[in-house]
Amino acid sequence: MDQRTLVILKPDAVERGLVGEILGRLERKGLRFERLELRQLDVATVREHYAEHRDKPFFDDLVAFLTRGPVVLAQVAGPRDTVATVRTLMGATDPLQAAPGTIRGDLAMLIDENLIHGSDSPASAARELALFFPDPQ
Ligand code: FUP
Repeated sequence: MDQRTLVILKPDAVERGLVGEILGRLERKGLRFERLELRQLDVATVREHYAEHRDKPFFDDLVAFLTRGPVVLAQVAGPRDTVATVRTLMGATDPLQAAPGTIRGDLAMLIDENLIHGSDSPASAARELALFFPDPQ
């Protein structure tokens, strides 16, 4: 059964011209883009998206970063375990800890500018897809 997840290419990915590189890695793996959109996010949506980090010291900087320029939003689908597959391709949150061969391991240096978000569980994926793509297709 197909599983879906939400991917965000963060403003650093757009600014650095890495959209094609990162989407290409997901596409070459065999994942499909069911929805794909360049969008300027607003502060309220990002605060809701990252609500679990609301009390962390980096929260305000994280919200400022995600809203400083457009992002690419993608609904990504695959035959099974898509959430985990995308997380594996992304690599660890801190790019300096991320394995070579992963998106963050190959292309980033900073934990607060780590190029890509992918939902961390099927439940998160359902919540985040509903937040960013509320309209039926
Ligand atoms: P991830 O699921 O890998 O995106 O990581 P988290 O949900 O733990 O963190 C969300 C985002 O918060 C990260 F992508 C970057 C940011 N962050 C920081 O800026 N500093 C930190 O110490 C931890 C996370």
